[in-house]
Order: sequence, then structure tokens, then C-alpha cells
Amino acid sequence: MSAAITPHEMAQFVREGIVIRRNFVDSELVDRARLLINGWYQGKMQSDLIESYTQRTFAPELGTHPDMLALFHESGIFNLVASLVPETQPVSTTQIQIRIPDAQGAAQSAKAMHVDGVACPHLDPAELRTFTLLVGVVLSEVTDRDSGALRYVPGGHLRMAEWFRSEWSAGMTDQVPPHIDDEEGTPLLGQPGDVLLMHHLVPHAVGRNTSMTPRVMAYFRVAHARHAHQRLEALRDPWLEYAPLQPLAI
Ligand SMILES: O=C(O)CCC(=O)C(=O)O
Repeated sequence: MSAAITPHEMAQFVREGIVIRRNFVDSELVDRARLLINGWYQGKMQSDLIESYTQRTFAPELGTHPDMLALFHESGIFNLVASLVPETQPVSTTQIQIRIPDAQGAAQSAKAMHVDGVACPHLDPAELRTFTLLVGVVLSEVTDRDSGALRYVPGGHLRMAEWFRSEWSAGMTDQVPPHIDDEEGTPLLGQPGDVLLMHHLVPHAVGRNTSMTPRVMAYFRVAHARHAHQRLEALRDPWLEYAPLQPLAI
């Protein structure tokens, strides 16, 4: 399988804001990460912190573990990313997100449609914690939408950019406009080792897990080298930070 993004995938990314590479990460890397997370889940997870883990990350102490970062740096993902965003800041941390089975009675809250880092419920609404590209590595089988699948709105990056240009202003508490909030989203179903590349502006949500197994994802947030200086512009121009896609996006 090609390590770089193909022309077909580039066109899909421009249109839908996502590309999925199936069975991309070597099973040995996936197994190492899963072993770590499973050990944490069984031995160290604190039930009174589930809301905080859900808002930020599960297993915070594993975010910089070499076996987690290897999913990004040793799998070939870095090359996929470089063909979309050639100049990036170093990726040095992992967000681990688990959707706990309802049957375990953890009362984990759902996440409504949002784009990361804009009007986050746990942050000052005027503060932007945006980035350029979200990379997700599937670490558990996800067979249907109610097994805790991430749900995304294909093409929503273009609709969000239009909203940021025309209606949004800093400090608003709405995370998305009503026409996005009404969307159910497409569930990301898959197998361990599948990789999602998703434009930061693609709105997404996540809800319940009626299956018997935890749904586990590792996420990496990739920021363009200049992102900290152009957060607002990047919300309004979806291709500002994707130089290789600019010729395709007119
Ligand atoms: O649990 C997930 O897969 C989604 C997480 C998410 O949307 C977020 O952390 O912002």
C-alpha cells in the first residue's frame, strides 16, 4: 500500500475532508498500544475522573509513552500527513479516547457535534485550541454506530468555514451552526489498525456504546508550523494550511 496520499485520496479529502486508510498500522504496533491501554483501563482508571478523561484524554500518563507515539511516528502515518501538510509542528502527544460500554454503568457523557478547540465546554469560549489535521487510529473493532463510533459530517469542513467567515465571532458558545447540529453523522466503523485523516474543520460527535467492549481510539493532533499565528484565518480558509491541496480546491 502506498505511503503517500494518492491523487484520488487528495480529491476525496478536498470534497469530504476525510480519508480512511484501512489496515494501515502494523499489528505489532497496534498490539503494543492496546496492551498499555488495556492495563491502564483494568488497573488504573478512576471512575470519578471519567468526565475529565472524556473531555481531555483517558490514560493521561500514557500520552507521551513511546509505544503510543510509535503509532504515529513508526507506522507510515507521518508520510501520509506530510503529503497533506508538509510543514508541521512536531507531534509529541497522544489523546486516548475510550467509549465505555453502557453495561458498565459509567454514565459517560456524549459529545454533540463540534470541531475541536472551539467553544469547548471546559474552556473559556474566547480561547481557541485549534490545529490543522486530526489523525485517528482505531484500536478496537467498531461494528456499528452504537458501539461508540465517532460520527463525522463529510463535507462539513466547507460548511464550517463558511459559518466561521459569515456568522461566528470569538466568545460565541455555539460549537456549530444548527444545520450541522441536526446531522447524525457518518459512523467510523472499522478494525484495529485503520487510520482516519480528518480536516480539523470536519464536525464530529460521539455517543453511547451499547456493545460489551470498550471502543478505543488514539488521536494525534497535527498543527501546521505557523498555526499558532493564523488560527482565525485557518478557521475561515480551509486550505490555508494544506499547500498541496490548494490547486485542487479552487
Ligand atoms: O471519542 C471519540 O472518538 C471522539 C472524541 C472527540 O470528539 C474529542 O475528543 O473531541
